[in-house]
Amino acid sequence: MSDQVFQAGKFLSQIEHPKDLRDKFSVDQLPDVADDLRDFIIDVVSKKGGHFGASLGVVEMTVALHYVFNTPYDRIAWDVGHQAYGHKILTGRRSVFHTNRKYKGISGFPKIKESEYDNFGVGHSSTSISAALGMAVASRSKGELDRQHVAIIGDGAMTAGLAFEGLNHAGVENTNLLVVLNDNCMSIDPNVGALKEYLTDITTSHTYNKVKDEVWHLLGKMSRFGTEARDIVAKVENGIKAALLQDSNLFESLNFRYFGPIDGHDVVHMAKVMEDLRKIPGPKILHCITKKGKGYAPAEAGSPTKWHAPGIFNKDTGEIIKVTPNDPQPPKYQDVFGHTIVELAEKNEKIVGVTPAMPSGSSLNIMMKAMPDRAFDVGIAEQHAVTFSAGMAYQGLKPFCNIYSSFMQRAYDQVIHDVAIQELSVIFCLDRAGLAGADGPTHHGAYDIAYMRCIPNLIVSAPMNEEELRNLMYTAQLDETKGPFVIRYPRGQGVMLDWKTPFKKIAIGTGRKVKAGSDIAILTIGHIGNEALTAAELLEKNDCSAAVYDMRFVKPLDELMLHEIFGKYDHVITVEDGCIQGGFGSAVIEFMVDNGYTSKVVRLGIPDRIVEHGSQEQLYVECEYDADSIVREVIKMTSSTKSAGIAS
Ligand SMILES: Cc1ncc(C[n+]2csc(CCOP(=O)(O)OP(=O)(O)O)c2C)c(N)n1
Repeated sequence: MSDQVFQAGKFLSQIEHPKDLRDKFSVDQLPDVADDLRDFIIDVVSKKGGHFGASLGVVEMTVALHYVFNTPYDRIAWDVGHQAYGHKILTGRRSVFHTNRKYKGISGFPKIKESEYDNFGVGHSSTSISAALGMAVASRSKGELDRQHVAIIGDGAMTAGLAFEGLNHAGVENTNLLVVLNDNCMSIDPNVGALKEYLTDITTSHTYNKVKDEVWHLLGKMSRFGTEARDIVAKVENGIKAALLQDSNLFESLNFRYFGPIDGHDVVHMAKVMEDLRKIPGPKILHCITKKGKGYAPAEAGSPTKWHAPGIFNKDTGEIIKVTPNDPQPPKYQDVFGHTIVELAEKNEKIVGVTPAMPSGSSLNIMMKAMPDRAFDVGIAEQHAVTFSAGMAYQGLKPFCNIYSSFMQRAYDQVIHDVAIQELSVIFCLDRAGLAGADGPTHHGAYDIAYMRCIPNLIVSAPMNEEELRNLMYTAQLDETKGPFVIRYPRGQGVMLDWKTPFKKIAIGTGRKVKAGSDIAILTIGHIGNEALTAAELLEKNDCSAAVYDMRFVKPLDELMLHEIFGKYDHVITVEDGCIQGGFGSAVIEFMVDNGYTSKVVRLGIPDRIVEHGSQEQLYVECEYDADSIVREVIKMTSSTKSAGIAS
């Protein structure tokens, strides 16, 4: 990690903790603080990478929140958390902010263990309202009636069912809860759905806004005359809102007091409004209009999706610096998915594509562009994505429902209840399966093999390369293939340059021997098999002959192949980019025991602990299933048994 020093500006350099912000600066100085904070984020992220546009969009909101609320006594729950860089910098982590998302550095998301100011760990979206409400109810029950609780949630995250579950409950709990709606019209890709249109409606209704401003003004004046006067004004305000804007009751009908929309980049105004809201008891929502990438011209002018997490860039020119190797590179698995689904859909009119808010991340955007009527971005709504796919499958369509492995955790019941029990032919493509890298534990796709393979009727598979991904996708959409079909693949590139090979059906539940060997068998599932292959090739030079099997299916397992393997080898290693507990290796051991074999088996994979962030390569090494670790394990296994006189 470089020791590069990042210099904070005149105002920011005086702030180690929010108390400094509150003690040293007047409201009128907040714009200067915000400017410094923005510059600091731009400086560090341009050189170190990370999420970008979202944090720039909430600079003013962050400053106002820490200025008005007595953090950390007052509680702040950020939603998703990729926008909390300013919060980290203002809360004691400025000097280590350059280690953000790096191996052993600070996390890219709020995390309880990292700071007392991070009141709730995040990474997945739409948890903030429920979490803040839980804290608020707990405070109330402890008699801490002065403690405030704030949830900051984006318009994208607001589309999830969980957010509405939180709102629905919060509306009947009289707690000190403020929901700040950070509305920038963007998820990672443009936000979608009717709620987005509703929010735009409120924002653009001029009559409503004019009257609302006047009422707000009056409210401010009347509040000086006590709560009764304020209540009267509030009632009048609600009545006006309801009359002027037919739909204005969405939040109010859930018993929230709705305020806004206000300019989320006017830090002084925001601080004043928040100060007012702090004094109003009960659930409140403050609707703030912001812009992703605010204050950095190239990001404001360019695509917010591109500037979501642009990587390293030249902050003076806005040029994104891509280190492109000279040699041609294999494609990313997600792109193989994106191109292949279009290719298949051109031949099979039953195919449709579904993504919950990840068109770019999953590359379903390729299909959305080519076949807009057959590809659906349903918003951040994994549960809905699965059940919606189930409905389409019932009607005879072949949905490819593409969900990141870790986000699929949200929709587990839907997979069982709506798809597996009913034996519906939904094809689940689980992207980012395995260790996901710098996003860390919230995003590692660690558990899907274990949580999918226990469900009856599911086929669970993983390709070792691009060609296998294509062929699994091809096999899954054939009419003769019945029932739900899971295909998991990792973040990043595959291994084949010429990947657009003709489609071939893969017999369900069959593996393949990738390399012959006599001393030991290495059984693998998915892309990580390439590490095993590299290991076997290295071992060959050391006079150790390791066979490598790409099992392709976790369920059903290739039993014929396993009988052959356990009949032949006393030493077996399983390798998977997934949790060891209950995963692929466990499935192999279950087979072994059930069939009376007694080989020595070592399972390599993600250990039974939370693995933090770092590059995928660093994490494979840490978890000891990179090629070198596999070599070491093979040597340990074969040499120890040889010396113990039980040679294979
Ligand atoms: C459950 C879940 N699904 C998908 C994602 C991926 N994701 C991360 S940020 C994001 C967009 C969030 O949009 P919004 O809430 O509006 O926040 P903004 O980026 O605008 O700050 C998405 C879809 C996630 N983090 N969690």
